[in-house]
Amino acid sequence: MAGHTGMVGSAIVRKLKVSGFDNLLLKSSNEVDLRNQLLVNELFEKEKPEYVFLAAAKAGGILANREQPADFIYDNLMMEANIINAAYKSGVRKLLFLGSSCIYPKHSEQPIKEEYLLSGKLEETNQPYAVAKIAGVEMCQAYRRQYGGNFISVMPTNLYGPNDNYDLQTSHVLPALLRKFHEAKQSGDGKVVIWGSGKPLREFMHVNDLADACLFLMENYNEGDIINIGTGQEASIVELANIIKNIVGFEGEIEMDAAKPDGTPRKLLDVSKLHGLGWKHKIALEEGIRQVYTTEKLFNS
Ligand code: GFB
Repeated sequence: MAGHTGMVGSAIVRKLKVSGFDNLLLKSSNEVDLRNQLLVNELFEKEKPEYVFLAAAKAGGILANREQPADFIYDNLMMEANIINAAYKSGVRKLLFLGSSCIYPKHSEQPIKEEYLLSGKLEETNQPYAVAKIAGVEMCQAYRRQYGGNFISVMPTNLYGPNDNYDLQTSHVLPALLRKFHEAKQSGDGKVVIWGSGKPLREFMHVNDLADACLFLMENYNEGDIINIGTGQEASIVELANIIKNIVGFEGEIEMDAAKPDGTPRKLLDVSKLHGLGWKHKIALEEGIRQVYTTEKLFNS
């Protein structure tokens, strides 16, 4: 498991443990810097993992992507290149690489089918991150073609859940709004400011569903073609803000900050391929947000 301390990696670890897997290889970035090729090669040669979930990534919301483009492309490229190559060299039986729905064109036809990859220009705010993730997909496919490695790539939609990032500068919209509404309610503020026009549409999935899908695909999917993981349902940012406002119980106003970027106007994955294999998400958006709000330490101390 690469990336077990992050939101995605920790959810996959929880899922593997409840499914009875107990021989997990978990190394934090303090122990092994996955951007370092020598260290990654040594780790794979010594430990000889059989199955790899590549969830290690530098990820963040729209502003973090815009403000740290070098870190987003460098960290992600290095980690992917090192791990995929080491997995091949050390004889890993199967590797699952986690991409992102932002690899698809900014103005893609909707809902987004897997074959729309590389059919148009990317969204500028996260292009370095998207290019790194596309490189990861290409690597998995190239190593499959040239060396026969069973490397698969999955494209998750926007995620939320336990272990999310709540830093208002670098987080994604859902955790940011939970925090903003919670703090406004606590301090008695009359308004909450949300970024952009509020019109963009996004699809949100609880990370426990994502982890469930990853294990399902690790066990049941062996193709080189990428596969989307999402709910197939979308909400505008204003709709999301209102859902969160109600869950938190905030009674003030919502104000837009038009100086902040909207990002891609719409990003809804076509999940018919995944549904066709027999997997469907279980956690509805409101239920999932309520679960996070009632269990996250930040809101309950
Ligand atoms: O979640 P988010 O940061 O990323 O923003 P993306 C989604 C939308 O929510 C944008 C708006 O239109 C934001 O302007 N928004 C409103 C806010 N209020 C806020 C707020 O307080 N914080 C944040 N963060 N947004 C990311 C990519 O794009 O999605 C990554 O940058 C990655 O590369 C990730 O793919 C899944 O959905 O726009």
